[in-house]
Amino acid sequence: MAKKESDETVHYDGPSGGWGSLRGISRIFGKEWDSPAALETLRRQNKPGGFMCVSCAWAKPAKPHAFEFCENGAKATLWEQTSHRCTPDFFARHTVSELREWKDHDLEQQGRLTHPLRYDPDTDRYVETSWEDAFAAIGRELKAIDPKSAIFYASGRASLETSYLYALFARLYGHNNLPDSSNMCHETTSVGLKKVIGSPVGTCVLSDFDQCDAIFFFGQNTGSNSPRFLHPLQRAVERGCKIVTFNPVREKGLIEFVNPQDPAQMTVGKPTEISCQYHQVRPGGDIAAIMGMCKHVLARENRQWEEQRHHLLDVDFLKQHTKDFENFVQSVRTAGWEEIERESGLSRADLEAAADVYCDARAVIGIYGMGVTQHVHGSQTIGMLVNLLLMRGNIGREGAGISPVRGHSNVQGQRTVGISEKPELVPLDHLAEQFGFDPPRDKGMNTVEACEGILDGTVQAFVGLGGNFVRAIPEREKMERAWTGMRLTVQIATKLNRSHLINGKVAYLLPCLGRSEEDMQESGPQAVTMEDSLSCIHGSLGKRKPASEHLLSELAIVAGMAKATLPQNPKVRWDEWIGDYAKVRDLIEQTYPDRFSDFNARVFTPGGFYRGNKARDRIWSTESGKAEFTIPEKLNAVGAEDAVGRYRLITMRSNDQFNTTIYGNSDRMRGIEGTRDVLLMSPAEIAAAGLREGQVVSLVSDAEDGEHRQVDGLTVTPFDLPRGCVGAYYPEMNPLIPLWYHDQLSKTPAAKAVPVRILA
Ligand SMILES: Nc1nc2c(c(=O)[nH]1)N[C@H]1C(S)=C(S)[C@@H](COP(=O)(O)OP(=O)(O)OC[C@H]3O[C@@H](n4cnc5c(=O)[nH]c(N)nc54)[C@H](O)[C@@H]3O)O[C@H]1N2
Ligand SMILES: Nc1nc2c(c(=O)[nH]1)N[C@H]1C(S)=C(S)[C@@H](COP(=O)(O)OP(=O)(O)OC[C@H]3O[C@@H](n4cnc5c(=O)[nH]c(N)nc54)[C@H](O)[C@@H]3O)O[C@H]1N2
Ligand SMILES: [Mo]
Repeated sequence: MAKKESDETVHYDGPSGGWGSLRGISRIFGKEWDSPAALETLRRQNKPGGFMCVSCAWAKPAKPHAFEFCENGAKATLWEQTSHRCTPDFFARHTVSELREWKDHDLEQQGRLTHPLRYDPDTDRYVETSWEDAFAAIGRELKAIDPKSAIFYASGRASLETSYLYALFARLYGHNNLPDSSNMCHETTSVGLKKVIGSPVGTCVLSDFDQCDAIFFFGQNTGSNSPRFLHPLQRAVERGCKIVTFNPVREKGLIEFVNPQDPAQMTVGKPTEISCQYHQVRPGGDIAAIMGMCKHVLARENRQWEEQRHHLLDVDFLKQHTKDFENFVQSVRTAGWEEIERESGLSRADLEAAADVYCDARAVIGIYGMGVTQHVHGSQTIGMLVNLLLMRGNIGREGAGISPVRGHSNVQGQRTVGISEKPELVPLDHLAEQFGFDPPRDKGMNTVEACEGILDGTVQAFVGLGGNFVRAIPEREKMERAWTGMRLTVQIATKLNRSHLINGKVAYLLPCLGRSEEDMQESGPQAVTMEDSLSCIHGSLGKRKPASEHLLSELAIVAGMAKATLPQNPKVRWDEWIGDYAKVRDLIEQTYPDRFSDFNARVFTPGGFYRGNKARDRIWSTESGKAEFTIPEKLNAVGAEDAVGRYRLITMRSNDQFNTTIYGNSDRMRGIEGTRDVLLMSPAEIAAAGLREGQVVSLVSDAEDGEHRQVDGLTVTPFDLPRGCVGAYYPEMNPLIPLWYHDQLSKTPAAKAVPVRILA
């Protein structure tokens, strides 16, 4: 099954899922994985009354499997439940400067943080402190600065209750600087999809996957990043649904799948073929690919009308619900096949075959992920995908729609309850009345703007509710240097990471409970809630004994900081809210009565409760009140022109990581084992560049902005990729991404076609 290619890399040819995924878990966790306590916790994962996975945001069905988790969900949970502890003792032994030399994996491997810590600049060490002292000091610092110079970042995991209070804290204090990980992820969707259909989130629900006839996949790696989604896909294929994939990389999970929950398939082992067509589009070439498909759809419409006097297009829908269709048709006619083939890297015949699947399907779903959103013109690709779907009325009916697959388990929900730098997305008048204050109305900073502010010295304080900001953002070297210029940095976390080692002058590291752990407060054990990718809200109840008796819940930490910072306000009752999270859900319901009516009664609805989406009902909250056709400015989504020696770098996630959390060095489904320091290139490109397999090279930025950016020590590794592009891992490659290289509309960093050169 595995054939040895070189000393460091092994190619794995098995399907995704199957026995490999079980071995993947036990290899990392060994004995911990087998313990009754771990199994008991996993059994409760993603179940009504249980706790919601800390890994991805994929939907949790109403009728779950006995074990409703995947390889990566299990890894994420077990990683949180490790028996290792990162105590004050550990910090007494290691200075922060020393720890800065450690690898990401080794930092997190130290285990769960156990005590609140203060950075002591004299000894360059973290030292134990008390919660009271930490809150008091943070309050003092925040009171001393202009609120508009503070950033409150959130990394997509914290519950709706915590997120709501975090955003409220920011606004009571006086700013809208609430970037979250979404700014590096699906902000392109929040802005780009909103622009064209009026909804910042997808329109599909789980049952649509039981009714669609075709699914088009653009740049989303289901097998690694949302593996539970493979189950509905497998069912869809088995009932005859066609899946067509566009991805420069032949990702295993989209090729074939063995269901580890299915004993028959596990023993007989015949995998389900997932994609009936797999198109290795050039990075950023999706606009051209979809343009080619649209050309063929129009050609077939003409033919069908001529021959049968019967439309292929949904002309009633187009007339009643859309704007600018005629202009769009004009632009499709003008686009030439030669340019389409060049920009997409795909042949006309292939694109026509893909378009035939589209035309022959009654109901079609469009799926996409970071391969679409992380481009300079990513929002135009989203517009183009919407164009394709609108042509046959594939938005706003059963079995059809657009479905961006979200990342972090509550990233979508955080936006729903007010974590947003865009004040127009938040019911500020409501908040003003509810809490008797005057909320700030000016636009806050998103991730890129926060980075700019840190670079130019206008940002003085950074609070991180989870995440690993310094590691996740572009332009790492410059950002790390500027970071220490801040007055205050506070990180709320479960495990040690690099962001905790680059500190402001005053710095605190505050350890919190994990989601699977019991959260005991005055009124008893507390449940929290999150929203999945398909807009369903789920309750989550942790039962495990906390990793340390000194941990606080994220909600209590946010409230503790807020209390120490803000003046008394009779309508703002932090202690009461810490004591009973149901009261916070009441507040959320008051602020968002439509989405959250009867919130407390519905927390444990099996499968979650759907918060609704107007676009699904064909009510378009766009500027024109219609679904809008858009014409792309160019046929590729890339921000740099092609040039001799310039490659488009795709920054990739392995199967053995969750963002900046690196579990190990096995990218099983891509067959890369033992190291992450690789440069993936097609054998033809390796030869054309005069390189050889196994050679160690550097990558340098080719963004033509005069900045030198470089990453060394990458081993040239043959890999099936289209021409003109190379692949390497995120976050290791982030020093190569210029801060200004981002989606034009949303400022999402363009991590999927970074212009680079190879230095041999
Ligand atoms: N195991 C695991 N699960 C995760 C995560 C993790 O790191 N590990 N991260 C979580 C988070 S926060 C997120 S946002 C999601 C991310 O999940 P995805 O959206 O799947 O993100 P990526 O893996 O970064 O890239 C997706 C795919 O895009 C392809 N691609 C690259 N460029 C292009 C292009 O120009 N066009 C097309 N069509 N495809 C392209 C890549 O080959 C890759 O297969 O996963 C979540 N789940
Ligand atoms: N080049 C490149 N850059 C990228 C991407 C890419 O594809 N390519 N992807 C982007 C995307 S999609 C995203 S979402 C961002 C991710 O950016 P972040 O969300 O900031 O990063 P994570 O790696 O998910 O954060 C991991 C840390 O979260 C903390 N943590 C874990 N669980 C909890 C918890 O329950 N509570 C708290 N408080 N802390 C916890 C741990 O300390 C852990 O070290 O990166 C972005 N950056
Ligand atoms: Mo993400």
